[in-house]
Amino acid sequence: MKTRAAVAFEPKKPLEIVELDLEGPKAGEVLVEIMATGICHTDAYTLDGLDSEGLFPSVLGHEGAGVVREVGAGVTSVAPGDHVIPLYTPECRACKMCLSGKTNLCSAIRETQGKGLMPDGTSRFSYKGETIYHYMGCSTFSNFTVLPEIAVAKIRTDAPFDTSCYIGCGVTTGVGAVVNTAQVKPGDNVVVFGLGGIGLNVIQGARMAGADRIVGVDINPAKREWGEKFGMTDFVNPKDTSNVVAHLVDLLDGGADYSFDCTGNTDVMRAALECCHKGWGTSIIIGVAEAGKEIATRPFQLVTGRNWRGTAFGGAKGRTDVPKIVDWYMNGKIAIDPMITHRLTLDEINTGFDLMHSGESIRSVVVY
Ligand code: NAD
Ligand code: AHE
Ligand code: ZN
Repeated sequence: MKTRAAVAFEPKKPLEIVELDLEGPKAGEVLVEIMATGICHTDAYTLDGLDSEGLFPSVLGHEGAGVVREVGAGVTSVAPGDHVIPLYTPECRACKMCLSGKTNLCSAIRETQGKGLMPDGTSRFSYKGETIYHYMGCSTFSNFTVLPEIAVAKIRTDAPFDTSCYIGCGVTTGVGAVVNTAQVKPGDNVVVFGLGGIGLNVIQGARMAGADRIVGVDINPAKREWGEKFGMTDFVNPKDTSNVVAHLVDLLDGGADYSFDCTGNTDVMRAALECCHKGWGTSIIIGVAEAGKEIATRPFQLVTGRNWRGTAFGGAKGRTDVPKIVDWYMNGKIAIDPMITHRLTLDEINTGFDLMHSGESIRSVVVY
């Protein structure tokens, strides 16, 4: 079949809207009509050539929601008409990682996913006979995409596509980092670096968990108002202080119980670790750093009891947890609607990247 898609033909170039050829689902795969997709900073990072796994030409996008239109042989867990959210972290429920009970990082298809291919080692997308690569196993910047059955979460049919797509990455990543990875408890003090599409969800997760002080840190002063909407109690602009770590340690009587990097900047990651409370503070890296970057701190920071951790997709097991997060949204336990600042057509998708880079958007969503 044919599908309209925004294709990343080359790094650092605008996406091009073209009609691609799409092969139907093979055994264990499903064809999904994507109804809406968010634009996450990770898409921009890959498009900018900063991803060591980045492949071109490819169909980016990993934050979608849609409807199953066809299933391949042997598919039992979803059927045509089901509403689904694609999962860049699948859940096979059979691999060592899934069975460990210790991680959400399913290993069943990670190798081919990182090569922009379906589990059988081939792509379903092509353009004028040339292979176009998949991205993060999702490729939601295409109106139709093919996904492994283990990489879709079935969700309730009354959830709007143009908001619940955000649960495919940003919401789950931010809220999940708090409740699954950090396991913030009532009364804990939290610091969040980077108040964008991920950081604001960390803030609302911390509020939901009953955190006491929720300190937001951002170089964009406009983010103060955004943080306050979702539960931030204090705002710090690093440009207004000579030593942001000392300032935070002083503000929180010794430092944060939990801090979160939502910037992808390795210097910020260091500050996030070092603003943690001596003896127990834990810093969680969410941000994705560009290829070649490394983190550093004095080992003494860890010797004296601070902990450095990371999280992908908020530690959520997609097929199990995503439908529950959709329920949280539909029941009003978490907010999504105010964070969707822009709705665009597929033809306007490059504007979504511009709005992200200028700091004007929280989330832009392409509605097909
Ligand atoms: P975004 O562009 O919406 O937000 C980034 C925010 O960080 C902006 O508000 C910006 O002003 C702020 N910022 C930039 N530099 C800063 C600095 N030096 N100090 C303080 N604030 C600074 O991006 P997003 O979509 O929220 O994504 C944030 C990061 O999380 C990205 O690196 C993205 O790739 C990553 N991410 C990781 C996961 C995961 O599973 N680990 C999932 C989604 C996104
Ligand atoms: N490809 C990059 C790593 C990118 C990365 O860490 N991605 C996160 C999700 S970001 C979503 O917006 C992730 O899921 N990581 C775990 C994994 O298995 O990729 C690189 O450095 O090569
Ligand atoms: Zn993302």
